Amino acid sequence: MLRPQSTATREVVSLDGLWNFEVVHTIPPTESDSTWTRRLSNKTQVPVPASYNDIFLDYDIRNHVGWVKYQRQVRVPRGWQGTRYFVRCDAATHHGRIYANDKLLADHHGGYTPFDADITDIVGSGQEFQLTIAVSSELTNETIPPGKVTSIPDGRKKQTYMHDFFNYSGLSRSVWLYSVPEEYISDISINTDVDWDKQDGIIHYRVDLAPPSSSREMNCRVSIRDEQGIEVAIGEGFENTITIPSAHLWQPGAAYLYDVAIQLSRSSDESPLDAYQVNIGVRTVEVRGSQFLINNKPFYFTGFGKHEDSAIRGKGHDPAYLVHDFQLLDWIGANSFRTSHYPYAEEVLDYADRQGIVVIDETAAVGLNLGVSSVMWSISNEPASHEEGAREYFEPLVKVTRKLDKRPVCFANFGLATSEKDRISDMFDVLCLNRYYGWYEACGDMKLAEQELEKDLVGWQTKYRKPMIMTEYGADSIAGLHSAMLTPWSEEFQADILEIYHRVFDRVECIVGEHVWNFADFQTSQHVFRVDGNKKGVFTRDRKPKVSAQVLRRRWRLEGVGRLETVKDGH
Ligand code: GCB
Repeated sequence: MLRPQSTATREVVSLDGLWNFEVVHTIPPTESDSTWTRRLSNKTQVPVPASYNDIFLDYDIRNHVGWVKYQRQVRVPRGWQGTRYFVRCDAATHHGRIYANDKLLADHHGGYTPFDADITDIVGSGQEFQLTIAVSSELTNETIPPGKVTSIPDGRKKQTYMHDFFNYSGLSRSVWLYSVPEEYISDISINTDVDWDKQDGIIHYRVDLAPPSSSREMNCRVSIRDEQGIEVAIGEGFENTITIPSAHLWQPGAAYLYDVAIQLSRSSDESPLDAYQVNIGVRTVEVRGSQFLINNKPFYFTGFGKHEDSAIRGKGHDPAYLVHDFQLLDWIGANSFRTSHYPYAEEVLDYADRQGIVVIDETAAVGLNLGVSSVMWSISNEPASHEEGAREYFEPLVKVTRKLDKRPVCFANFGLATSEKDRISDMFDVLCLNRYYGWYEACGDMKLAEQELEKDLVGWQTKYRKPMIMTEYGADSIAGLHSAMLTPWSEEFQADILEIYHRVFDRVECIVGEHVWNFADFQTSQHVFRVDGNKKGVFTRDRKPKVSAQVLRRRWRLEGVGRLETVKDGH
């Protein structure tokens, strides 16, 4: 699904801002029951994009289990006659429904992927309509992520879940109204390769149309321009391969993006029908033996597991946090991050593409975006890969992922599924390990932690000889709590733990990356073991560095671990 774009043939209107809001306490019997779309008062309003939970001070709204409604009036621009137009929701966490006036037009499961509704036949151009988006926060054993809803004696519902980040809900990403021509480009797939002898970039592309049969009377022209705006290559047809002579490669830390303009025209008179534009980087990704190669050179990941999380807006996308977080990644010398534990807003991937930051995209929703910065798909975090049935569950998922895209595939393994007990790692390209020696295990016994960690890693290395990334390691620390005596929760304790891991990484040959858990402190469900959230951040929730940030900055930025020129054979 392509993002809305303003081009010569398409228009976009942002629907972000304040929307009327209501918490639904009694669920209407059917999805199309007119009480779903009853006009809401404008006394209670919420911002879009933002999770609604922390906007109010009310416990019952913050912890509401079930549906809420967002509503506003929208006018379709007058000039959109003769086009098709849609309402697009970038994310509704976790189940969303779009209603135009009283018609239910879209029903989408999955809280971190976009969906849209064609409203062309419901509202005429120039007309106003009432847009209602209903969003449910419920997690059950049929949702991803899973959860459980129980009822307590006073009739309220309680949501429990297995992950520790707060179950923020609502419209956490933008909502759009956009138009496309009657016959339009509905999808674009692009793969890049490099002819290493000639240093040429090879672009394989495919353009899909809607309605699907319309391609016969149309031409498709693809033009590639470099960063100076100079056309460097062109392609004809809906599927083809284009060569960019002596291509400028997209490199970690040194992004370079080509502009790909796709133009549809009518075969008879060459009149323009549709236009869409994407930016692409030319680069290769490959796993060879125990190395992870980007552009044929060994790459060593340095960075973090992150979250979309900040005060008040919850998981609401915020461009100020986006840019500031990337500033901090640069300051600390990180070259990559994992979109733990869900696909992030597409704006984040676009920005990573422009900044040369490498991404491990933790999602099963392949095809969501064209991001070049994503070098690998992580299809799960900490599944019970040591239990019976794990292989049967994951085998088809790995197959589907490989069918959809050629990038390497991994999952994040947890401590209980040891190298002896795990049943699925042979199917993956890279071994990603989450470990908490010195914190959840052997807490404070730094010597034992170091020994256990090394034994664990060497076990995986001996068995598989595949590239290994430590996708989570770290410890909680309360900013401002200091101690020279190895006191858990102090800033120094967290910094010491990181140093143990780094010593071990430098001794284990197959380790090709280190992602600290977590970039910043983040909110969790209310819990006696979590003091106002998870404090494993190297930065506080408002992005102030803790002592551990200096450890990482020294290693990554000053000693240069992970910098391209320092990663030769091993690191
Ligand atoms: C993990 C999870 C992560 C948690 C972390 C922790 O293994 O993958 O979501 O936040 O542990 O801090 O316990």
